[in-house]
Amino acid sequence: MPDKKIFNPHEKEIIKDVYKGLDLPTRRLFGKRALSLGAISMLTGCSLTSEDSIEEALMVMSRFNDGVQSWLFDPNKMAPTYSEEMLTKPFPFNAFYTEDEIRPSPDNFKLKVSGLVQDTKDWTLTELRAFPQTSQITRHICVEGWSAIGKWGGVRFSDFLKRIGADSTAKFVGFRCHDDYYTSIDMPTALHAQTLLTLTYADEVLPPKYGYPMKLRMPTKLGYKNPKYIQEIFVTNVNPGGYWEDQGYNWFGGS
Ligand SMILES: Nc1nc2c(c(=O)[nH]1)N[C@H]1C(S)=C(S)[C@@H](COP(=O)(O)O)O[C@H]1N2
Ligand SMILES: [Mo]
Repeated sequence: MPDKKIFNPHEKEIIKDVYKGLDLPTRRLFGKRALSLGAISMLTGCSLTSEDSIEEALMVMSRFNDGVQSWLFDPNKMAPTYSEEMLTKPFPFNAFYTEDEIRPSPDNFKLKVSGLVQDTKDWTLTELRAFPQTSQITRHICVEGWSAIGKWGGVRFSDFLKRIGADSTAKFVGFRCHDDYYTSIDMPTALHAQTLLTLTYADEVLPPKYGYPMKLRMPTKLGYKNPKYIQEIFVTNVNPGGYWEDQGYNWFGGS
């Protein structure tokens, strides 16, 4: 293994996954243990095949470490933003089911809040729209091997967490979604300036395919960490895991 001191705990987790991935027979290399490898390949723009040696993987890792990692893992660094001309049209749809199986969330919907917060009142969309709104154009990266640039708008998640009196010393924020998807993130990412509780896509009300009524958008995290169709948000010290995370995807997912 590389010198321990060079890598932070999250990176060490990824490196372990890369090693495990390389140990597997070819047919399983692109299976769940190697997903972080797929992510590194995506983020570094480097195509890795099953023939790659450990040395080659380490070269990729050190490039990864020098570049992309700096904004992925530092809560004070911003992910790149893009111009309107660079938007990917149409923006891809992805879920653990196909687009014709979307079950739209009801219009009279209310967001539930629970766990380590002072105020557990429900939130209507109208109330959320009354918060200061902000928008950003960022790149969404999916471990399945595609990325796309999109424009999302909504409430800075840190503003919302402050408003509900979330315990910012708690470790996790969890999400339960209308389609039974679930995921969770670390508190530093929840408080990151680019983490948005989005209500719009391309300046329009978030359409069903992109997660109406709301989606948490984090340009510092891979696609599967960005929950759509959010119904409930909770703050906790017990890691709530996630739909893909519980099947072996890297939990931190900033890889
Ligand atoms: N509720 C819910 N959120 C989800 C998913 C899902 O299946 N259900 N899939 C995740 C994955 S793997 C990706 S890549 C993105 C896709 O978002 P998009 O449809 O806006 O491109 O949503 C993420 N959030
Ligand atoms: Mo994804």
